[in-house]
Amino acid sequence: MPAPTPPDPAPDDRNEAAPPAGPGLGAVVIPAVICVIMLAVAALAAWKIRQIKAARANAGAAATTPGTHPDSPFAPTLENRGGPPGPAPDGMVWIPGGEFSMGCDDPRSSVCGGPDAMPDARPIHRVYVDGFWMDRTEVTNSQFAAFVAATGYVTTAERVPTQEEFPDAPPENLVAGSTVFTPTDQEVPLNDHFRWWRYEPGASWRHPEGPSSSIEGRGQFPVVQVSYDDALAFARWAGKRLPTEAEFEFAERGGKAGERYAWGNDLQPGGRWMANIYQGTFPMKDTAADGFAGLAPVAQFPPNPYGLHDTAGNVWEWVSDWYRPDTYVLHAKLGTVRNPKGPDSPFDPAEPKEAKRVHRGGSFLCTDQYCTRYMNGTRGKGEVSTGSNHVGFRCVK
Ligand SMILES: [Ca+2]
Repeated sequence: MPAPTPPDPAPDDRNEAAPPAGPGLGAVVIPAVICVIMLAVAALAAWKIRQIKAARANAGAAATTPGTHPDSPFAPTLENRGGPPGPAPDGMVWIPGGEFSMGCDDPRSSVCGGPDAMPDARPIHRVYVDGFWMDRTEVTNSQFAAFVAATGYVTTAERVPTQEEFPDAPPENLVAGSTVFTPTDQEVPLNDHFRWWRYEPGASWRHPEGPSSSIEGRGQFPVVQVSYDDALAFARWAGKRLPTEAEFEFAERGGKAGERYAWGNDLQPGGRWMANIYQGTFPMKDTAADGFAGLAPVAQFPPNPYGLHDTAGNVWEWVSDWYRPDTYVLHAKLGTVRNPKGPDSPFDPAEPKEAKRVHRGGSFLCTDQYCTRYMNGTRGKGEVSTGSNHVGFRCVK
């Protein structure tokens, strides 16, 4: 979506009334002169507006090449040499690792940058990660079902929460369930997410939008309604682990430096949507211009240069780092940080009692009106026991 532009010049208000009968010379010449002057004014106004639009377009173009702009804080990514250590495990691709610039610019000046400055993703700083294997896609319902069938695992959302876990909750609220996105029936202010999120008894990975929903026919959709512990349990069963935040960002950048999106610097190359995000009026009406209102099956959009699908959009992905807003400030003081695993403990000043891990990649609910955290280098966060129908995960090893 282009940046807001001034309205087109108002049509001039030339007098269209019929001239009086029997005009004299003055009656003809004077309106003609006025007409010429007004046309000139209108032309000047139109020229000025074209100048403003061109300046904005140029500003947008500069902002869409952060990795190559001379003032860019991003330095080139230096991938490790040498190939993978062996044949690829099923469904995984090799991420070579190396040194890269981690974090994101303040996206507000960019086209579709949204309203959030995202200060927790700065300063941009140098990080090194070792090479690793990564799941090509988010973990699917079919894969998670195989894990549950093999282990009898019961997810957090399927268990009845205890008074010990939630001492402030009234007993009647201690029912198994999870959080579900609900479109509003009209436009609403975007300062209160409880307008579009509800706690739904009976919602779980088997019933992502509540008891009346199911995953029947959705085997290739990403599993959702999983807590951090659920993701960790799956990863261990699969002989894998969750990625660190730095690994996720190295992977999503695909060897490129400072590019805004997983696919480059243009939100819609050739007019094509490249990820499952949200178009329309959030949170009232998702127009599905990208082909999907709500969740999409995995791998419906082209992969990034490493062969990874959906590192942007569709579902948020749990990574293993605790969330703190000042992690990058601390890391930037240490020179190139090697294989960072995040802080020792969580802290979110907005909800200091909640223990949160980092989410990465954004979801089908990301929109320039509210959340642009599908952009490379941006960060999300979630309380560890809380699933929702837009949070999933993928594994590494
Ligand atoms: Ca969509």
